[in-house]
Amino acid sequence: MKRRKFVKNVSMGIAALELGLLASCATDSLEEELLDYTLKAGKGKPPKTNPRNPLRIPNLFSGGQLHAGEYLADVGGGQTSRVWAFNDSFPGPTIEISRGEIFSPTFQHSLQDKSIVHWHGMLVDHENDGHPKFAFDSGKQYDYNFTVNQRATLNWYHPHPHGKTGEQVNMGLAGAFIIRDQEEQAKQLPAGDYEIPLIIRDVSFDRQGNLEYKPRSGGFVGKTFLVNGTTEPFIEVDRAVYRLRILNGSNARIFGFNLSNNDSFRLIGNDGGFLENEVSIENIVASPAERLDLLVDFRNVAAGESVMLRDAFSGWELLEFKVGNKLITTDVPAVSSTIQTLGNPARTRNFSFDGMSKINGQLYEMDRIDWEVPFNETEEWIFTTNGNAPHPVHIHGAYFQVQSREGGRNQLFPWERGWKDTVLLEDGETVRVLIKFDTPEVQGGTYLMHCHKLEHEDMGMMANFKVLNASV
Ligand SMILES: [Cu+2]
Repeated sequence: MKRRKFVKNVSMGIAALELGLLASCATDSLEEELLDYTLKAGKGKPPKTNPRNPLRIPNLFSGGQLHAGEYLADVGGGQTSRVWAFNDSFPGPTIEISRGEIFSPTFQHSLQDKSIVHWHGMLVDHENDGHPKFAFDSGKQYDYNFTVNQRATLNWYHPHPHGKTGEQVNMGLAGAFIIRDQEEQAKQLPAGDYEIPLIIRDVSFDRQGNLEYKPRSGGFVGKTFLVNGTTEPFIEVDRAVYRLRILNGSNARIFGFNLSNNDSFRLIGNDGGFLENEVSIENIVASPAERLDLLVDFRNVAAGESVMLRDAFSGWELLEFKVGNKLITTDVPAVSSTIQTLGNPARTRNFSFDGMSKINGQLYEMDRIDWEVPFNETEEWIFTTNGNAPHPVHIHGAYFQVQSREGGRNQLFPWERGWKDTVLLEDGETVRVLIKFDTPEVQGGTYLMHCHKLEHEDMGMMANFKVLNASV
């Protein structure tokens, strides 16, 4: 560790000291990165002592109506908060669907502003993608209908009306969208109670305990956090292997996940499903909208002990796993998959994420198409920024493969392998990805590229592009 940074750390209290401990077993560059974020984010508040609150697991969506409106949510510890919720569920009900099935909900809302739902990570035709031009007023409805035809993964859903996405997501409108397939089934991964969806986000409450959205141009900064809509949560677990399906559901906050017992995660997948090979890793960084598929092993934890899922940047202890007596020795064999590698791009496009509101010098305009992409051709897209990062860059309509990061952190991380739909761009960085729009349904559609720091997106850091029809 560099002396200069260590000296800074000493004044930062317990969270930073813990981080120093953590950093001793991390790689040099990741250590530097974690420290940088900690210095930026400031000291986290000290962890609360018992009692913590039971973690909420949202019910499954049963199909039919999906309604967004105001709701009084029990966020734990006897606190009731006014939030906005899908179907009176905070977070929204979990959509679970198998590859090949049709998904056809009707969306309605009773919000003051227009709304429309985007299924983040779903490869669907343009009318089902929740483009902001389809946003509509309360009292009307929008019928979705598409067939799920992509790999098993954790996606999510949230509103996407231009200028209001940050508020609507922050007030609670988000939920998990889990795709199952035969490849996943064959792996016999931990399931049922042993598979835990975790939507982790920061949040602020007003004096009455209601959710409070105060946007800042640099991105919303919540004073505390929620996991599945629960403050200071715990969950009772067996001495067994668990599968954690994590979504960073924050508007702007970046998390640096680790475990309090210094155990490694088995990172088996991310935005677009399983990695080619799993990776054993102690520290993982996730920016808004990024997903992680992790295995954690509590078999060697003593009964009665607790393990904390922590955020190294804020010092928050996000979730307490209370480990019980029951031992389930079943092992989970190494997880691997097949990733078809993209190569030989037909052309290169450059995108500069400028300030807090522009891409290539332009604010978003609903009806302007900024570029056209031929169907089924691999392209190289290069992202740079001239300040005001971090910018988590998100693309609709296709997944991409991250090729390189130059400048800034100057490396790719294990959680950026495989298929991604969101990649973190920091100041001074040039990130190169390969992308191919090859899902038949996306032909002829208008899709979005935008910063997933929702305040940047709402201010205009977003662009339309059109996928052309296959040439006949
Ligand atoms: Cu941004």
